[in-house]
This record gives sequence, structure tokens and C-alpha cells, in this order.
Amino acid sequence: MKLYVYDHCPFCVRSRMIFGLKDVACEIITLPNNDEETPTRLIGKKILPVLVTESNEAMGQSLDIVKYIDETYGSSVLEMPDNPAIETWMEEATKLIYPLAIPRWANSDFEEFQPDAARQYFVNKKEAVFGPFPRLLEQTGIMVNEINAQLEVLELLFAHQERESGHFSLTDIRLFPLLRSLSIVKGIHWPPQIDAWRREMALGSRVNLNDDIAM
Ligand SMILES: N[C@@H](CCC(=O)N[C@@H](CS)C(=O)NCC(=O)O)C(=O)O
Repeated sequence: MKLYVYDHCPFCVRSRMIFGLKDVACEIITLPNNDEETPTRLIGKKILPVLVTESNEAMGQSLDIVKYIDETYGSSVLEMPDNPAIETWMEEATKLIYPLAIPRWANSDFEEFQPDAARQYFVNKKEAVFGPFPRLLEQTGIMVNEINAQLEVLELLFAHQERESGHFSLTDIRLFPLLRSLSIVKGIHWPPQIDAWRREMALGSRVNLNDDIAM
């Protein structure tokens, strides 16, 4: 199997996670961000992740890929129910996490931003939606304070949740990529339970955090 991804992409992280959690072999291929031809040939539009299955079928949509791998290989690991409170938390947190992460991704060494035209493609596309990156970066202090406050709320939600090792929910599959996106931001105060969880998930899913390149 082949999974086409961008390293920064939280939807791609969702798909990458299930291969690690289930120990299913897959070749992970990072495409240049300006490669429109490959995804369009595979699924008819320029969007990743894309999985090419063992029967050579191309599949888009991160959660479809996650469910397909969970159901097709070995016994399911996604048998825990969604956590509605954490789902609601994510809706609000996303509004801070993306504007913080996107200009930092654009300055990172992620493979999808080579050559330089690929980086420029990303910058042009995202600035058209989020506004000029220098303006986003100016708001770092305010946004970091706000997300640090929201992480304290998430920590309380974590305290009310029962967890069993080796058992996961789709909420986990949505949450880890968001926290991983935030890990490229300097100055985040990770509350202890969230910090332990994101590190454990990084190991179990074999998707690295970005603390080492935080900026
Ligand atoms: N609903 C899709 C969303 C995937 C998505 O938005 N992917 C982004 C990257 S994070 C993408 O490929 N956008 C087109 C582009 O970057 O040019 C999924 O869950 O797979």
C-alpha cells in the first residue's frame, strides 16, 4: 500500500496514525505541495491524504482511510465512543491552532516544501484564505495566551475520561493531529495529562511531534 501525504497536514496525520497504531505496513510518500498532477490522477482532485490499497484502488478522505484500515487489517482498535465535549473543544481550538501553525509550516523544512516553488504555492494558497503571514505572526502572543488557556480546559476534560491502553476513538484520531500541529508553536504550556497523552500517541502511532522545530 502507498499513502500520499504532506508532513504538515493534520488530515494526513490522521491516516498515518492508524498504520502505526495497528502495525500495518505502508509506504508513506510525501508529495511536493505544488504537485497537482498526482492526486488529481488518483482521485480527481488536488487533495491529500490519498491511499492506494493492495487492490490498487485510490481512496481519499482521511477518516475513510482510517476506518478502512481499521476494519480490513486485524481486530479493530477504534472501538471507543467519540467524546462530545472534546469534539466541541476542538471546534473552537482549531480557530487558533491553524493561524498559529500555518505560517510556521511555511517556514519549516518539511519535505513537501522542496523545491522553493512548492513552498511558494503553499504560501500563496494559504495567504489567500488566512491573510498575510506577517500579520498572523504579529498576533502570536495573544493567540498563544488564548490556546494555553484552552489547553487547561482540555486538561479538565481529560481528567473526566476513562482511557484503556490499546483502545482508541475517532476523537483521539482527530485530536492528536491538532495537538501535533500546535507543537510547532513555541511557548505552548502543555498541561501534564495532555503532554503525557500526546507523547504516548506519538510513539504508538509512529508520528513524530514537532517540539524539536518549534518556532
Ligand atoms: N476532508 C479531507 C480534507 C483533506 C485536506 O484538507 N487536505 C489538505 C491538506 S491539510 C489539502 O490537500 N489541501 C489542498 C492543498 O493543500 O493544495 C480529509 O479529511 O481527508
